[in-house]
Amino acid sequence: MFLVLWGTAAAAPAPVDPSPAPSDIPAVFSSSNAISNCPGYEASNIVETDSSLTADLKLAGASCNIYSEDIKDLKLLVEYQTNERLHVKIFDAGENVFQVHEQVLPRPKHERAQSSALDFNFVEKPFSFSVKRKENGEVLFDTSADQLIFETQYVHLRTRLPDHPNLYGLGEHSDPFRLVTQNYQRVLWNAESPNIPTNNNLYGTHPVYFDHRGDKGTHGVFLLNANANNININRTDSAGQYLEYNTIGGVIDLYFLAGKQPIDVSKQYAEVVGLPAMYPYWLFGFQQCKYGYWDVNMVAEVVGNYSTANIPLEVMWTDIDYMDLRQDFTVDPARFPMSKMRELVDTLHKRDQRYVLILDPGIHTAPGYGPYDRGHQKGVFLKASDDSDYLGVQWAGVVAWPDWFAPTTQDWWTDEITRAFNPETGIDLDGLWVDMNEASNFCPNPGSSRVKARAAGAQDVQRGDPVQAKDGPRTGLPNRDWFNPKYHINNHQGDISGRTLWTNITNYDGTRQYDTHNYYGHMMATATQNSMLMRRPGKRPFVMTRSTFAGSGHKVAHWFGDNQSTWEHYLTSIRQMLAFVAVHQMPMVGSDVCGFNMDASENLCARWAMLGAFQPFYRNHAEYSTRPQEFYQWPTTTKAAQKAIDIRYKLMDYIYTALYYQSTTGQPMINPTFYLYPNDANTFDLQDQWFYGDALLITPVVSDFSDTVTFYLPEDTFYDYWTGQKVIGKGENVTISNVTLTDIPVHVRGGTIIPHRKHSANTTTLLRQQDFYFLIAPDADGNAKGRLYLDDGESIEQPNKSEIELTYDNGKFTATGQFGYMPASGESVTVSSVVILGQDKAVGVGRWSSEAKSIEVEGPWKLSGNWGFNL
Ligand SMILES: *[C@@H]1O[C@H](CO)[C@@H](O)[C@H](O)[C@H]1NC(C)=O
Ligand SMILES: *[C@@H]1O[C@H](CO)[C@@H](O)[C@H](O)[C@H]1NC(C)=O
Ligand SMILES: *[C@@H]1O[C@H](CO)[C@@H](O)[C@H](O)[C@H]1NC(C)=O
Ligand SMILES: *[C@@H]1O[C@H](CO)[C@@H](O)[C@H](O)[C@H]1NC(C)=O
Ligand SMILES: *[C@@H]1O[C@H](CO)[C@@H](O)[C@H](O)[C@H]1NC(C)=O
Ligand SMILES: *[C@@H]1O[C@H](CO)[C@@H](O)[C@H](O)[C@H]1NC(C)=O
Ligand SMILES: *[C@@H]1O[C@H](CO)[C@@H](O)[C@H](O)[C@H]1NC(C)=O
Ligand SMILES: CC(=O)N[C@H]1CO[C@H](CO)[C@@H](O)[C@@H]1O
Repeated sequence: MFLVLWGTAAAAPAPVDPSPAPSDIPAVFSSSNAISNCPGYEASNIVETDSSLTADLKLAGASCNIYSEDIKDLKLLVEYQTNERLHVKIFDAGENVFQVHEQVLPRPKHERAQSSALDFNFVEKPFSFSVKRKENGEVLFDTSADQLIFETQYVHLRTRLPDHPNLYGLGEHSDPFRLVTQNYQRVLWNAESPNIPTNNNLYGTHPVYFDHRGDKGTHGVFLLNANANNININRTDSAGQYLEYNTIGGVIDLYFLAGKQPIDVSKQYAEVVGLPAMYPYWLFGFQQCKYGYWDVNMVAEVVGNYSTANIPLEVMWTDIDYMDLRQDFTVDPARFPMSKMRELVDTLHKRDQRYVLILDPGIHTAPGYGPYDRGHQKGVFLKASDDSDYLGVQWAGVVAWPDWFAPTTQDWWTDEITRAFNPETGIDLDGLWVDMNEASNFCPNPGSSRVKARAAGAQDVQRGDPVQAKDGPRTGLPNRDWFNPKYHINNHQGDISGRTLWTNITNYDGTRQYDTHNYYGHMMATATQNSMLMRRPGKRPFVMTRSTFAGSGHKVAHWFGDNQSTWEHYLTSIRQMLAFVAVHQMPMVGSDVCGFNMDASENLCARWAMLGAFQPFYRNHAEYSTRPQEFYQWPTTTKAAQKAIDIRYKLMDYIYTALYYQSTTGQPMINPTFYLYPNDANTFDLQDQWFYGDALLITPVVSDFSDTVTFYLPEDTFYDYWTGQKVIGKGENVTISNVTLTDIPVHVRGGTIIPHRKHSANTTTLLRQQDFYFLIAPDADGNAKGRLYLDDGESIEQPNKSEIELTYDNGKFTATGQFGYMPASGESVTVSSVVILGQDKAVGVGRWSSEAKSIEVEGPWKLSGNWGFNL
């Protein structure tokens, strides 16, 4: 959440020690001539093996020092890591330049490739390289487009691209899913981003793009670099089409992922940044939050009102309202007294519901406030140059921020979480939400008088043993301009220190916020995940974070931040979901349903209730000054939500199965249309429709006062999900009218089998007691396939799981595979019936429906061993 305290970003005062003065900063795009006059590098001492290549790169002439000092000696390392992955790294020979911490992003294990799909070629002078797809000679990357520049505070690399490329990724942003390719800039610098328009840096950094070339293949390019980066994608008369990195630090550490299908690239990216986490089954339930629930009674009232309205509520949340003076790990004694909070959570748990609370990274420096005092004693906070705690301003007032690199921080954080959320004496919560962790600092610049005043009065105990390693391999060059590097990053919060931790702050290990800023939030989130795991060992933790970095999906979930209750942001949620799930490998994502800022309307909220039901993370959340927008607030929204949740819950095992396969193979649980139709050019820029799993095409109405939606149906067999009628896709747009406010068009892709629960329920616990039914949607050849994964829904280790393959081949249905899962008491693993769509007449053992053109075969069958039938 966010409160505007300091006016607009544009009005931010300049930092106190600007060197050089902002007016001396060269204009961003005025430098291209100068860059092409730079000498570049020359390769020598080339050593090749059958799976690697190394070389020295020496500056090939007089330094041009365009934005800082040229580094004269570089090294090149090329590794064919797997058949589909090529690693190309260019770094300083001294290895002093900052490199992303292994603890933050462990480098992928690899063996030597036997027969690589990619080919690396290079030119010695001036040094440039290219990457080709062997099979068809397609040039995927070619850096001869411009000189390589490698300076202490500026690194520049440009690749040529074919005209009108289809590029995706480079999040977090709210721009088109298929990126704009002319005069387009993506800024990678995590920042609090309330009400921001498109074309700005947002909360997360994911320097990976997928380049889709239709039947010539799809590949991915990941730049493992955490520094602030302006990535320009442009097409000019003189330079043609290109993409260029302009980063103010770090090394060039590229992973090329060969694909060749889009889904293959997703899987290969997961091998680099880590497979996404598996979450508890209940997390797919519907969730409610609002900033501004005044007291614990109001929270309880919302829970009660959901029950009364017959809208299933699985998870209740509370925003910072619960805290005493907005301090982490406290409760407001008057409005959220501990005894009442314990009663609330106890009641929720008895009803099989869950509870999640928010935490912020800024720790109030108030005297006598335990979490601060204990943290200070243990030396967990970031330090100012005099070794006192570095201070800023956040919700609670003057705060210090944890240094996630300090060796004591994780234990302190776990201890605070364990104390406050102790099941016996505290709030027995089920998940944590970490916010403001870019990190957001309400103190706009390094000169704030309020901070100075507090700093002067602070009773700072000296940290026992500071021992900050001042330099070392890969920890970053000393003596850089920490605030205003000459190459200007277009951060919408102003300078790189604008409203965040100052970039000159040193972490415990000697690295600087200048280099590590983009993973501050990631580190907070993963530390919280570790703590939650300690608190409930053996159970899958749930932590949701606002700020993310490449690889965050390996442990934590994300919501898209502080959006608005507008149709524009209703649509934004779709393209952000596509990028996060299918490109960035963070599957458990969603936006604030019905919108965070501004008043939602009944119509918008009804449509959004249905839209959100087909996105992974499903939570209604609003800002405190907005009108209440719980689904029960309006009759139409109530009806829409009941219907949406009914279907979402019946499909829960289907989507849980899809998450399981994403968490074990990287195969995305949400598919952009082109992932399933990679050769159909009409699908490449679709961003208002998507596949939930790989079988259900969702096409919501996209504007107010409309009951019509036009969407694209690829050449394939589909079925209307609601009526069962066959719809032949012709590779054309289709318009559906008369879509009421409680409808959302859904089509089943032919060739799929979808496991369902026969009936929905008001909690996921009761849902698991319902029998199954399977829906078969044959393709044009009369075949279909599906999967079902079953486990206990929350344990990390699942010795007894089921992985069932469902196959339909012209009248013959089989369920085969592993059937280890043994249902807990009350749970059902019975399939009561199987429905086959697209049947023009009655045949065999089933009951034919002339209306739906389907045959229903009655069971029951137990999911405890292979079974099947012939029609
Ligand atoms: C794209 O190129 C044009 C023409 O050179 C230039 O004016 C513009 O600033 C460039 N945009 C980006 C994002 O690089
Ligand atoms: C709960 O429902 C009652 C009755 O409709 C209503 O008066 C009250 O405002 C609702 N409370 C909340 C917190 O939504
Ligand atoms: C769900 O419905 C059951 C009855 O089927 C009821 O006992 C239970 O209290 C309901 N739970 C919630 C959370 O509304
Ligand atoms: C960071 O810069 C500020 C402003 O110039 C200065 O007061 C402070 O001492 C510096 N901190 C560190 C850790 O270098
Ligand atoms: C479908 O409609 C959209 C929006 O009206 C249009 O941009 C697109 O070209 C159409 N696609 C086809 C295949 O006709
Ligand atoms: C619109 O839908 C309603 C309710 O499903 C139905 O009664 C009506 O005939 C439909 N109108 C049109 C024009 O299809
Ligand atoms: C797994 O199944 C075996 C028997 O097949 C049983 O002995 C064991 O207790 C089960 N483990 C769990 C965790 O349910
Ligand atoms: C205006 C605004 O707050 N935008 C946010 C809301 O919409 C998207 C997606 O939900 C967010 O990423 C934006 O930052």
